[in-house]
Amino acid sequence: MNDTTTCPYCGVGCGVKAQVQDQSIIAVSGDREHPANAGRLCVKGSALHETTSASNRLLSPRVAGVEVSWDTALDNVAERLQAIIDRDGPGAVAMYLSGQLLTEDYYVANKLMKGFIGSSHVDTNSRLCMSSTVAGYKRAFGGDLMPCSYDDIDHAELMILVGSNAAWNHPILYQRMVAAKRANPALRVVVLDPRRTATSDLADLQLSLKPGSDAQIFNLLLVELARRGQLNEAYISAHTEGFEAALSAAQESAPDIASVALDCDVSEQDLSSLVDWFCNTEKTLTFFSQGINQSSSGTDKVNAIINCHLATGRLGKPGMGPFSLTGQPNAMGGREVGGLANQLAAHMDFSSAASIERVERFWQAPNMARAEGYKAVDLFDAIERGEIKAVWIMATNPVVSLPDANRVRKALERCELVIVSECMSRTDTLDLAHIALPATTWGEKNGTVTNSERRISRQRGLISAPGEARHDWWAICEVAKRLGYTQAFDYRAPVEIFREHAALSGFENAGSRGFDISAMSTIGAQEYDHLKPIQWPITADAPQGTERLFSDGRFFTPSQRARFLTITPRQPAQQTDADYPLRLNTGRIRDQWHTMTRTGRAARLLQHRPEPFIEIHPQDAERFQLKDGALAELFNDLGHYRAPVVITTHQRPGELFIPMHWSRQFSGDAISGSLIASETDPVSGQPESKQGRAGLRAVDTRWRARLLVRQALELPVTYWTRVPLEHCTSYRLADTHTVDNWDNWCHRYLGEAPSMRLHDGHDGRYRACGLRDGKLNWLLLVERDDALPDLDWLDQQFAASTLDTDQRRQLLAATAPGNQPCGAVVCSCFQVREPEIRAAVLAGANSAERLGAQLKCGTNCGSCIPELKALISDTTEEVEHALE
Ligand SMILES: Nc1nc2c(c(=O)[nH]1)N[C@H]1C(S)=C(S)[C@@H](COP(=O)(O)OP(=O)(O)OC[C@H]3O[C@@H](n4cnc5c(=O)[nH]c(N)nc54)[C@H](O)[C@@H]3O)O[C@H]1N2
Ligand SMILES: Nc1nc2c(c(=O)[nH]1)N[C@H]1C(S)=C(S)[C@@H](COP(=O)(O)OP(=O)(O)OC[C@H]3O[C@@H](n4cnc5c(=O)[nH]c(N)nc54)[C@H](O)[C@@H]3O)O[C@H]1N2
Ligand code: SF4
Ligand SMILES: [Mo]
Repeated sequence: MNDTTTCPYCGVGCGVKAQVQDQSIIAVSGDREHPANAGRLCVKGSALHETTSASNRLLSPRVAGVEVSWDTALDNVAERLQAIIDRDGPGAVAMYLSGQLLTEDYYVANKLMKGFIGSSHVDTNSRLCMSSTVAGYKRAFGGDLMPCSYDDIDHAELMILVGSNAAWNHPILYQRMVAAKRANPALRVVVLDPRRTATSDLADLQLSLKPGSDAQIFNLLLVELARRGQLNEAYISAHTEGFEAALSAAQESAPDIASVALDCDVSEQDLSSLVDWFCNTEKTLTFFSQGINQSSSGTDKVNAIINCHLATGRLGKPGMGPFSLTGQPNAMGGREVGGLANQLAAHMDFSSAASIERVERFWQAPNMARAEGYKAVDLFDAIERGEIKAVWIMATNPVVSLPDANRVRKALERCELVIVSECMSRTDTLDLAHIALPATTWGEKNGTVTNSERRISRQRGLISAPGEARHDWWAICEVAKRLGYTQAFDYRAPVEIFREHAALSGFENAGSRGFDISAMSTIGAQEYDHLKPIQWPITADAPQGTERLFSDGRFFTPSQRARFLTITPRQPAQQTDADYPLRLNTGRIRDQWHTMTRTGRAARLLQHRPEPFIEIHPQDAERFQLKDGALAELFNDLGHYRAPVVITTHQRPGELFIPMHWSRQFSGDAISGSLIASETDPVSGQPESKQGRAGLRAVDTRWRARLLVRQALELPVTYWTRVPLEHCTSYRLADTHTVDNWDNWCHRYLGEAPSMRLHDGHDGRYRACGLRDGKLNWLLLVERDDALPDLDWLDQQFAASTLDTDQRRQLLAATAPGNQPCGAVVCSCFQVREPEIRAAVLAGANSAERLGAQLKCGTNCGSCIPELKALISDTTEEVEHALE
């Protein structure tokens, strides 16, 4: 069997080799043959096999919470959808999809909705992710076409990363950047991000700019190129249009370095360096991601970047171009099939009657949608209004990931029919489903995904589905058949869908659309099974794929010229004020994936950052009288968020950073989206998730505790967060009410009085445990100072079949071998913790290489190397301080 597949996490799209035994994946490694990663995997990829067990999976269909057969569930879906369509028209039905679906799933969903049900209200979480880029590329190039290749990294002489923390979010690509810099010391790297991040480690220059001010910087680059005579006049006149207008708009908002430095709150000197480097370096790659896209003026920012590349003719050649880093494994595939509400299919949209008619003919569609549907935020508004009566949500968790999350929850609570296709047994969104459909997931699914560099790779089904889980494409086709569209949805395997998708891409194309994989429209089942990763376009002229687009200077606009856009920078729509004075930035952490439904199951991945947090500058900590680790609450007119504070100079004063990952499954009140207003970019509809606003206050807690229990439970406390371990679940708890009698508390909330206790709670400490048949059942450690024993060791005590007297005493006295304050795990691969690393640094290991030689940290996936370096400089600084 072919045991190679593709990682289901980020858009780098690494090839994975899986080792399968007895229908389970027992180990994974990087596929050396895959061009995206050449054998490497980051920490999330390396932990894939730890997240694939059948536990916590949704194993059978449910209607109104009752397990039913697939037949019953599908009949139910089809009958209720049909009833709503008959009563309220097709526009009352919507689908909300995901860049984590395979292209084949996506294709049939889009076809069913837009061609057969006749509703264009199909949108996807890519709206929250890539839609500003899609819109920006379309405006400039006449198509959603990312011109570059990963190989360009090896040729570049300047790399600018804008609003991207690639070290954590595109780790394998980042390592390629690290390697390129090592190979070519002249290669310069600039990071534009209000925060210092792990990615800043590689930067020759970091511009910690004012949030939302990027467009001005790129406008300035355009102005300075012109002023210094560094424009590529020949390229501009031969291949573009609209330059003059773009330049004069740029001059208005970015007249000179001094004024832009002031507006963006960066030093003139740093800004001048960027300008000098940009003006003088032909081989420039500009990478951009969510710091650009997730903005109420994201599309303009994308075009401000592209303008600079057009003005210099820096695209279509090795080592240069405006490079969008896509987020999800198949964000690109979703864009190909037309999964967004303003797209139609195969890079055609609703703006031309000819396209609509063409797709209609190709699909032989009986109920073709003829106008754009609602984009994500508007779609959920329409659900709230009651205009949309039924929504089928697939492979996304909108109750957590959409802005104004509390409102999204209310909208779904009042929706007549919520269908959720999901692979896990509990998610915040699944909890609201009327009909739940169990989906297969990575390792089981079979099909294709497209990564950031337009490379199509296979995800292969290596193990069989647990329980009644079925493929998403199958469920969609079964519903389609029940709605009467048997012939159009009678696929037996993903390859048949893929062929049709490929055929549509070439249908009446004749060079008019950049997305063309028509050379694959007759691909055989075997060939598809063995498909090697390949970059589109894949046509009769380029059957081996295409590395770079626009090498010929020809674009897909009516004039075949690329368009400059006039950019007038705008402030974020969410404005801070006296009530909500802090700028709220949200984003990702290294070891978690989105709403943690999968990565939250691997204990190893929760040790790097086991809890939600609020990163805050020391000045603000002082202003709000917060100590490091203190519990605090963020609030605004939409909601609130509670988590411990992390004080860091990496943050700008007046600005906060919180992770996007925690949901109600993992913490009481830590959904970042509940604070983000649903302000969107007028062109792309992408929400402004990076520039929220909030007030902050300390939470006056009376006690904090660690509770380990066999079964997860619900506790009425001010703050809780959960870490699933191998043998138990660990909670961190804190509350604003004093507990008078802890024994009673245990009785009430843990169902029994303690079997043993050490401290009685009078001095603020209380340690007790419950035993059942000699086995540890729960353990409660209430501490004032929060120095808790090592979690691994505690977890092991739950595995023991009986605990002898000594062990019990150790447990409560916490004098066990593992009784050191936990310390964060820095290297997840080898479980190396901060205290060990600091100790080694003090003993002389003063480089990442030496630490690696001694402790192994950083020697597998390398994702922690920036943190190792930060610890080295931090520890050394502390020592120097102490010696002064
Ligand atoms: N570990 C991990 N990796 C992931 C994911 C994950 O969940 N976990 N998700 C994947 C997905 S879907 C995506 S979309 C990508 C996202 O990848 P990234 O875009 O790298 O991720 P974010 O952390 O959301 O945001 C990037 C940076 O934008 C910065 N930023 C905020 N505001 C501004 C601004 O105004 N200007 C500039 N220049 N920067 C700003 C933030 O401080 C942050 O460091 O990651 C992918 N990879
Ligand atoms: N505040 C804030 N909000 C954000 C962002 C941010 O930076 N800040 N980033 C935004 C971005 S870029 C993104 S991409 C989104 C991501 O947000 P979501 O898409 O909501 O996050 P996921 O946790 O990836 O949700 C995927 C769901 O699909 C399930 N699943 C996995 N595989 C399959 C499958 O094969 N079939 C089915 N049916 N289900 C499956 C998973 O268990 C999970 O529940 O969040 C957005 N929201
Ligand atoms: S870099 Fe992305 S695709 Fe590669 S292993 Fe890590 S998460 Fe998976
Ligand atoms: Mo994303």
